[in-house]
Amino acid sequence: MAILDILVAPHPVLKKVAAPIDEVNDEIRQLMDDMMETMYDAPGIGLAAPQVGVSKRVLVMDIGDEETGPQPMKMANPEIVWASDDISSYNEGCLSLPEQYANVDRPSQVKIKYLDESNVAQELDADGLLATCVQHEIDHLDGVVFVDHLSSLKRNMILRKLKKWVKSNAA
Ligand code: K1U
Ligand code: ZN
Repeated sequence: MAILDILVAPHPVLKKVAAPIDEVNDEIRQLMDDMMETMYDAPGIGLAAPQVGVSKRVLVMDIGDEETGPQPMKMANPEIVWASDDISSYNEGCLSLPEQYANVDRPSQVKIKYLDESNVAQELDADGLLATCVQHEIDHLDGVVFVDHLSSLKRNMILRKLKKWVKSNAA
């Protein structure tokens, strides 16, 4: 396994719509494993392939905690097939926008269809943090980052702060 570099916004790959996977084969399984290791190392609770420079519809998540233990999830070609009218707000972060946070409103519950690591079609009913996280990761596959859900005033404020962060953290 390998720890991959995580792209920081703005980056053209983070703005692209990622390509669907034909089949979850050994190459995609390797990518999923490397992404999982990269996510745990960051640390984070989710990671989408475009964040590591790969414009493919692949994501990984683990919202497990000390009480539940690890809950790793690997998805290819995830699709939201149903979303609730009910909306929840969560103070989101993003590994591609380090140290930036904002409240984002999203449907509280979603149903997702996807291919698992064995190329088998699965469905997931998600609520709470899992629903927030999977929607955040699917956004990355569509070239959207959480600040795109905010007013232009809030978005520009965060992007200015991020620019300063990048400058002061340059190698
Ligand atoms: O996609 C990403 O950039 C990962 C992102 C996922 C996410 C966080 C919050 C709401 C929605 C989606 C992160 O993992 S940011 C880091 C983070 O939330 C975290 C890090 C360590 C422990 C617990 C959470
Ligand atoms: Zn993100």
